[in-house]
Parts: sequence; structure tokens; C-alpha cells
Amino acid sequence: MPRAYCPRMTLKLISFALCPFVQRAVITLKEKGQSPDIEYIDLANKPEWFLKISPRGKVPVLVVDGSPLFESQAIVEYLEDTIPEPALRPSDPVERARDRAWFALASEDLFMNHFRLDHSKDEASVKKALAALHTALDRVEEAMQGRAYLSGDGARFGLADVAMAPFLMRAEITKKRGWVDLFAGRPNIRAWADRVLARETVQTSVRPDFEAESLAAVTRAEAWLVSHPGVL
Ligand SMILES: N[C@@H](CCC(=O)N[C@@H](CS)C(=O)NCC(=O)O)C(=O)O
Repeated sequence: MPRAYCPRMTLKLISFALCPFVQRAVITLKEKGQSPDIEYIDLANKPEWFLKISPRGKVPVLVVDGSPLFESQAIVEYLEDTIPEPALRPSDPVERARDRAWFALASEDLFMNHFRLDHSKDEASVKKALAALHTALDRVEEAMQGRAYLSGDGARFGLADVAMAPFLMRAEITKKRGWVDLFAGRPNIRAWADRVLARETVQTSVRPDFEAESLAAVTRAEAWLVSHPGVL
């Protein structure tokens, strides 16, 4: 018997407060009208019970009635399969495949390079991460031509937007700090980011102290940009 979602099912999300991958699961749960039950762990001191249920030792893990699921994209797709309304996945197979592919670009090219941009201790590493971000963002800018959203046919918020939203939020914070405006000269991304970041599900997908916490983390990491604001 397929295990469809039923309202009596318990869903618990294991999280780290600053993790963009967890944020995808939170946004999806909220888009589906769920109030996520979130347990935060310290990744610098992973609890034994967590290591037992997380095959890669990473968050997010979504525990569904005691069964742990790992990998953010798998979790998001599980939620889409089991709580189909409102639909976030396009119905056309080519559009579905594209939505899935954007998860990889977001994770590997945007999340990772934004983390490097924010956390690197030396100028050369920061500039390398910035160059990689510009290359990836040029692709996204092109893909956003004539669309309101990245997902599906571009008409409505969907899985590809969920995949990217944590990066859009972080890029906006990077701009607010006066470090670098990654959307400058990219009007399609700018307009899309405004739409995505205006959603309540996205705004409430992090804790209220997120900006302060993330600044504290990069300050602790002695990131180059903390001591060189406005240089890029
Ligand atoms: N591919 C994974 C990446 C998850 C990931 O890298 N999570 C980070 C936190 S943002 C983590 O748990 N890192 C702990 C570690 O690598 O030890 C996903 O999409 O869920």
C-alpha cells in the first residue's frame, strides 16, 4: 500500500538554523499549509541519535512517522507526492525534469559558491567564488527571460523556485550588508527575487534572528568580506 500523507502522520524536520537545504523543506511544508515541527541540532556537535538516522551526517532529515528521509530534494519531492495540493511540480515531463535540474545548479553552483563568498578568509578565494556565481547567475538570468518564476512554464511558483529561494534570500542579505549586489545588471533575476522573497512562506522559512546569526557565523569564521565591506 502506498503510504500517502494523512493528517495524523507525524512529520519532524531535523535542522540547522543557517542551512539553505533545510530551508527548502520548510518552504515546501509551509506552501502545503503545514506548520513544521523543527528540531535544531548543532552541526559542530552532532548528537548520536542524529548520526544514526542521517546516512551522510547532514541536515535536513525529515522523520515521517519514525522513518527518516534525507537529501533536501528527495524530501521536497516526498512532500509534493504525499501532499499534492497546492501543486508545486509542473505536470509536463520536460518541465518536471527542468525543475529537478535547477536543484543541482542551485546547490552546487549557487549555495556552495555563496557560502565560499561569505566565509572565505582570503581575497583570492572570495573572488574565485564571485566569478563562479557570476557565471551561474548569467545562465539563470537568461532562463528567467519572459517568466515570472523559474518553475514549469514560468507562470507560477513551483519546485525550481523552492530550490533557489534560500540563495535569493542570502544574496539579498549580502547586498544589504554592502558587500556585493549579485542581482545588479540582471533585471530578470531582480524582479523574480522580489516576487519570491515577498512570499510569507519564504520570509518565515528562517528564524527571526537569521540575519544576525549568519553575520555572527561569518564574523566567527573571520571572513574576508567582514573586514573588507564595499571592496567588491
Ligand atoms: N545534498 C544535501 C546537502 C545538505 C548539506 O550539505 N547540509 C549541511 C548543512 S547546510 C550539513 O548538514 N553539513 C554537515 C556536514 O557536512 O557535516 C541536501 O540537499 O540535503
